[in-house]
Amino acid sequence: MTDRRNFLKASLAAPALVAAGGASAATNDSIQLGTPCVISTWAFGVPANKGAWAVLSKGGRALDAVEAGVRIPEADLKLHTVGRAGYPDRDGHVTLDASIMDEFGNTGAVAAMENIAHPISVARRVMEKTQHVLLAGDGATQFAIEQGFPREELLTPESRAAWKEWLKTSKYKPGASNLGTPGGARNHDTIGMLALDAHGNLSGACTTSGMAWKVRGRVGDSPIIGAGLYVDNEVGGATSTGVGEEVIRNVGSFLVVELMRQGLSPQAACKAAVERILKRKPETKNIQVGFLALNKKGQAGAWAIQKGFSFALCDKIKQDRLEPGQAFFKAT
Ligand code: SD4
Repeated sequence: MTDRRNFLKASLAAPALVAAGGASAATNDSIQLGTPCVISTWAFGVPANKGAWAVLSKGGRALDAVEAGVRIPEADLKLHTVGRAGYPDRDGHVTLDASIMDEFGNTGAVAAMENIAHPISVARRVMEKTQHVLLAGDGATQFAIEQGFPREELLTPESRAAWKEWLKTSKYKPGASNLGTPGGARNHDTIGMLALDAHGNLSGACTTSGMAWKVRGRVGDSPIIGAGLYVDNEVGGATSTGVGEEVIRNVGSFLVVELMRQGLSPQAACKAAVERILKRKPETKNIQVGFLALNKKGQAGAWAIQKGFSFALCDKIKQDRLEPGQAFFKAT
């Protein structure tokens, strides 16, 4: 135990530590946005936010906004980490995870779903048309088809070629720098989105093809409510990106929301959740996990294990803002 503690102390003091101002600083500088607003993970969040903004700017509901927003990266054939064209599992199957949560605490999700290009919209149907919260595997695909979603081949020639290249080594190693795949392709990056509408209501969505080259049947944090996404309309919402196993172990997004309930700013809450992951398992300093949060006042914040995480913000003043996420380490 002592060793573990010492290791953590050493890890957090390592030269790679890049948190601006050190461990206690920079915890209250969440970004104030106007209402309505929408935020999302990574640079592909910029076009996604614009899709959400088309709904929010007309007085639409946050739930409709987040669904419309994340459908944009889900449809993007150049993106290999979300929706159609996502990198497959180790056996060549594209399996998608998604979840959605509204201002009433209703939620729906799909996990390891194949052959349907817009998992977020299926997740919404699970929420609205069934008495369940999560459908998985073949059952999720069957439900989607019953609901009128087209069955599609999601593995594109480009993703297939990347998988064939990966098969030459078959090494599964989610790197700290996110550049763990042959040819430098990113092997993970989820879109998580949180919106606050003109009525002051919050909703969130999270969608991904999960970790590239994963074991068949693997489910990440994105469809697990409380892990990859959580929204409490009294407090705020949170979502995550990165190696989902570590987010699930710590029920990350729920933790961020509960910390905001206790009075922490969105950024401080995200930082504390990342610290929790590092404290419980110091080796996580070698992987990436990032949290993003938005509170009821329209304040946004983020924190990640590794530098390199970014998040997109959008409100009436500016619709294409991209901010670097603060982090504890610089990937080497
Ligand atoms: C997962 N959290 O399936 C997702 C992958 C991801 O950035 O976000 N990557 O574990």
